[in-house]
Amino acid sequence: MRWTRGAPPAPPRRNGGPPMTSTTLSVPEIHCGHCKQAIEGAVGPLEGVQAVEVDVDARSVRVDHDEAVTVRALVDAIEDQGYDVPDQDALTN
Ligand SMILES: [Cu+2]
Repeated sequence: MRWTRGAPPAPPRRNGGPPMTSTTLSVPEIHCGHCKQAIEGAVGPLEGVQAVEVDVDARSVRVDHDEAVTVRALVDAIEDQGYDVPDQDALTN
């Protein structure tokens, strides 16, 4: 599901602005719809984030975002909600 709270997401930029990329983070503590809402609510509004989708069954968070958005910023937003992101050492940006 795409992030839909508030204004609809802007269409992907074809020219100008940083290119889009996507990052999938493993968050083992995700276990229910509350977790999904908390994380989507925290990551979705971040500057440069186009869409965020929490997969409760897979315990993962997929984020479509500008390349200007660092994975560190995504991890921080998730950790601020109280969820550990243990695999971040493997991340490359
Ligand atoms: Cu939960």
